[in-house]
Amino acid sequence: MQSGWLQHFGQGRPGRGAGDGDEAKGVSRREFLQGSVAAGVTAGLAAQASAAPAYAAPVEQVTTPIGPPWWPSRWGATDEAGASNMMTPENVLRVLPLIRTGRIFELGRVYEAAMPLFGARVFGLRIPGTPTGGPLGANGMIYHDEFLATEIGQVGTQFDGLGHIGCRAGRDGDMNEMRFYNGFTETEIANAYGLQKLGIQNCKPFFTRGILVDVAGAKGGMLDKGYEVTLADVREALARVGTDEASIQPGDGIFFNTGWGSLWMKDNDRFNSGEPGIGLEVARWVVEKQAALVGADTWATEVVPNPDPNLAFVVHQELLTKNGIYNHENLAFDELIAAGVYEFVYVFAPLRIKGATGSAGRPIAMA
Ligand code: UVW
Repeated sequence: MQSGWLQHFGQGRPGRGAGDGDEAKGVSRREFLQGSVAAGVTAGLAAQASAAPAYAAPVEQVTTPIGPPWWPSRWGATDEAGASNMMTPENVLRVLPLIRTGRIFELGRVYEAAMPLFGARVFGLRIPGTPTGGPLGANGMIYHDEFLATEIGQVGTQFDGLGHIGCRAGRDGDMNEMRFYNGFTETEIANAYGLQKLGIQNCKPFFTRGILVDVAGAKGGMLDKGYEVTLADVREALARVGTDEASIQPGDGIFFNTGWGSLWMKDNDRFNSGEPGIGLEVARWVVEKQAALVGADTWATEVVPNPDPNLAFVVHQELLTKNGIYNHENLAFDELIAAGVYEFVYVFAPLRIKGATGSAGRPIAMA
């Protein structure tokens, strides 16, 4: 459970400890945002109103809490695939020579009920019947199925899709001004049976160069929660293992090791209580480098709590919402680090679950 920082944003976990009391106080995330992050937009709208043109400004001209409108995307106004568009045949051929030994490294965690979960998310696996069915035929065939109740794209090792994170860019509750990647609105996206736009099925399979930025290695151990990884830290970590920053190409994946993953299933409460990670400085560098995705050994990749107490998951917005850059969370880099591998081919094909916000799965590194 994410106790301290989550309470700050009114996203407690009713009845499960972390958020007890929040509901009673009537503090919701929406109200928090109304009161702080969105203040700039409200002020902007008010200023616009007082300038009093005789017509309503199109929403595209209004700034948002995260800057000017970010749409249409560089891949066109109808694009739903974002940076996975960089997964071209040319990109595959570019990165193929990185596979020199044929070694395969696991980057993902095992999915199990005891893993740390964000907020009120659940992971419940049941085998209906023991066995589920049979016997069939004279050969006595019996079988097992499983029934899984979970937020399938947002638990354990999770690949955030472009429909996962957006920004309330206008008045509270106005679904036409809740904006996602490429400017898609909540009105266009929302549906109880799956996202109508930006579902994870639109994401193309990844086969690209991965660069591991071992910040924990460079700093001599696990970073603490609330520690923002700076660009100077990134450069120090790259230099330590001989990776030339100038070698980073459009389409690469950039992965951050903070050491926080060592708490996985050892101290879930601490793991969930916050985390070290990148902030806007490094996120903007990632955008500048035109990376296709980022990833980390933490549940958000970004620093939590953000050193600016008014900001919540702003790196998610900078990357996913504004730039279509994917984010792979709760990865494990132990095998790579043990083998001294900091450059590899990252391979991951998100599950094509129509309308899902992200994907579980088994990412691998090849070297
Ligand atoms: C949220 O869902 C807020 O974060 P994450 O993508 O880290 O699970």
